[in-house]
Amino acid sequence: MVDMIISERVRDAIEDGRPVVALESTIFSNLGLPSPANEEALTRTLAAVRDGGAEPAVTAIMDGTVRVGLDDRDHERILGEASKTAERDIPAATSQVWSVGATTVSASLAICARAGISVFATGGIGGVHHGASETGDVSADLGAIARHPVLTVAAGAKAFLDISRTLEHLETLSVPVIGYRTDEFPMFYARSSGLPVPLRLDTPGDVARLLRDRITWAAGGALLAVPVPEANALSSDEIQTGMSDALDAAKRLGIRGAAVTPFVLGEISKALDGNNIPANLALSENNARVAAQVAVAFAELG
Ligand code: PSU
Ligand code: MN
Repeated sequence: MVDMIISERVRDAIEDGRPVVALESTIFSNLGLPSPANEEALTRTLAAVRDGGAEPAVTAIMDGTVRVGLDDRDHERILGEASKTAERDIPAATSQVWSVGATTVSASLAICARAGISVFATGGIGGVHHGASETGDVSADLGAIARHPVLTVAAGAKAFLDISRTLEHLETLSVPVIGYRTDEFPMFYARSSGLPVPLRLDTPGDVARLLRDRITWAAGGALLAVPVPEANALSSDEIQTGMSDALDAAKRLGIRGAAVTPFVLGEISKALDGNNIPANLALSENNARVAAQVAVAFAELG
């Protein structure tokens, strides 16, 4: 049996119908951001959820147990060595008693659905990789966003993915894709990919009503795409730095499956020499704040 422990604070909030924002743990582990930026990301993201009026609930697998809402000691543990845990890995992580399983977007959404949490914030989602017609590499994040009745708040998807095909795939999966105060799908460190979003909404209340109707109609999720704050955005030239080298290296070294994304992220970070960190921190914090505002509006709908 899969054990799930929801912290008292998060459980109380869910039971009282107060706003909760779930967070994944891969971005805060050694797989997502280098130390000490990962700790700063966690601290600022948690504070942004609270400032926005919601209770933060980090998801993780700890000592083989699914956890929702962590205390400071648990937070410390996810900052270190962790095993990447996508939705399909949850039964492996629980039955094999993994020490620290860092949840991806797909695993977090599956956990949210079980726990009864409707709003989830991350940095960027996985998507369709360049060359996917050969490799078949399409992130499980996309199917999970479609299947679980949860809003994912993200700064779009990274430039190393095929953004155009990612948007087509989300359409095929019937996922509502919403630009938050933007007409263009954002590209993580950059404010725009140049591709239009099918729908733009400008207020937390509008997003909350769409989420309510999506969940009651189809019991599936939606994607809210929020551009990185202007002050910390990188230009599209800057984000090209190192990208084709990283993709070539992954191909040459025969990196496959779950290892692809952490490898490419690491190579790009090295090539950018830390210049991406302020953008990464700002977008994680901003997504958390927007997610909290939507969660507040969603709770007000009752
Ligand atoms: N994109 C990022 N940073 C990340 C990830 C994606 O810019 O840390 C992580 C997230 O946890 C996401 C996962 O859910 O990678 C997707 O992995 P894959 O491409 O293997 O599906
Ligand atoms: Mn993949």
